[in-house]
Amino acid sequence: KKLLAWQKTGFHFQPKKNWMNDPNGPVFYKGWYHFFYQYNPYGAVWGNIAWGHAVSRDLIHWRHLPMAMVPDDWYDINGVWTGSATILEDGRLVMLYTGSTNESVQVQNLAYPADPLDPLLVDWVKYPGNPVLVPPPGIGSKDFRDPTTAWLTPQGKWRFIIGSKLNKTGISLVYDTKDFKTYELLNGLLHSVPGTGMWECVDIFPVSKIVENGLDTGENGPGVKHVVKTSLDDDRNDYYALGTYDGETGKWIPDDPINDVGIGLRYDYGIFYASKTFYDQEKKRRVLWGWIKETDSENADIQKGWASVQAIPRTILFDKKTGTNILQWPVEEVERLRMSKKVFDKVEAKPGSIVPLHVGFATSQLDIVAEFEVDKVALESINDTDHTTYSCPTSHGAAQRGALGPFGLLVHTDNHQTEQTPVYFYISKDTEGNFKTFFCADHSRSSEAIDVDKAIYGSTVPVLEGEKLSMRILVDHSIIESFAQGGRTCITSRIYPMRAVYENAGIFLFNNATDATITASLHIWQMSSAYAHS
Ligand code: DQQ
Repeated sequence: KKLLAWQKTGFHFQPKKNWMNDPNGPVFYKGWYHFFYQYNPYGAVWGNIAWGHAVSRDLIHWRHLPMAMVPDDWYDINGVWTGSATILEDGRLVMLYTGSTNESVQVQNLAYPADPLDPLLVDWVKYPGNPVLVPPPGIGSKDFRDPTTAWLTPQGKWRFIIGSKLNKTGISLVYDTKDFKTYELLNGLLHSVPGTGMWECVDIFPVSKIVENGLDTGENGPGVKHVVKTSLDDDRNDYYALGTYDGETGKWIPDDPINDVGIGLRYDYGIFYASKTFYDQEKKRRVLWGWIKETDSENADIQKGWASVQAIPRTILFDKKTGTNILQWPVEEVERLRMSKKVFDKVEAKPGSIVPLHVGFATSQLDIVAEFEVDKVALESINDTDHTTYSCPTSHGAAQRGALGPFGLLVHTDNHQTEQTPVYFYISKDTEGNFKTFFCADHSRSSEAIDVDKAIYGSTVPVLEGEKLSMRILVDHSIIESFAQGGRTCITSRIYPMRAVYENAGIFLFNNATDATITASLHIWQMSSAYAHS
């Protein structure tokens, strides 16, 4: 019981109990951030999907409100599924969402606030003319879902996209509307990728190559790139690519047609799905929400009475330095939860060593910022180190030793390291002297329990000339969100330790490289809880 209670989060969003999945309709309205989510009011497993609702002033402290919409009409009786908010030119709000009908056909429905003057948007009205969109000819009745936020085209129409598939090709359809009641399907697709299967929760948004702030969904022009994202039902991960969106043709062309045609980059190399961005007009930023599921057994979820959390909302920017990826970073407001701080300056870890980091406070809620320097002599003198073969998921995790890695931190680790969750870098080098850096999280020893996921996650992370290696880790009980190089590569983990909890959990610096000495400097804050009021 105590173990199950420990898993509940201190500052990540979750309902008081029961099942949650996708983020829905995030929006800033009359001074409040609104967050809706796929919710089962009757249990800790998926089903009976309604829209949960919460509001916040700062994206961190949430107040739970009554459910916004429940499945109570023929056109959504099998579920009020995922949807998005659009703010109209006069400031009014509309919501488009997918309904699963009495015959389990996926249709799109329109809803709006009963009282637009209510900043809390407590009551919602479903448009009496629903459904407003049914699957077009040629599209399967169960392959038509998750409308995005709409944006105004230069022709003065609202445009949005919906995910689908044709045979095994994942596609996104494009629709125009003037009034959100009648719609026109555009010829041609925004994008499609053979072999990817059903595209869920598609997203499209602009990022700036010039300015440091986010862009509203309709913005375009020479200094703008467009991110297209899809959640692949077949492998349960969120993929994106950067490209150029042509407002005239409604088509998006990937920057890198060879690698990006498959939408090759992942928002997160751990557990992160069905994500959705919104433009925060208050702080002029683009913010990403993502669903973090459980990786324990369904039985355990039923026992604890809840399942899933949401990632801390992330600010998204184009990475001007690399030009090839976005940067994701926890919204700045999370830093207000920082309490006591412990600084470690230039701690040395010799090859094959573990150094305990005594912080003097509880370690189940932390914000860690760490920088690593790798011994220059080793970096220069080492030759070819499994440059072509290494990858985090196929490696033996933190136990696999190379000349220049792995090194990093062990979180939620007991004194004997029986249970440990390493988050680390691994550097490889080819015969020409080119380096490739990997960022990984190893769950193989995170829990002694047998019915939890123990995979090793991670990927490469771009590191430019002269840059130090850096990571940020948000630790919140059973959730760990890890960001490398300012958010170029991210890994979200769920862990279910049985020993390394409460006062038995600590943090360690480790260096399992065979040749390089590592010097680490860290700032570690204890994080306060973000109480949800009701
Ligand atoms: N979840 C919703 C769907 C969506 C899926 C149903 C993605 O609308 O495609 O709960 O997790």
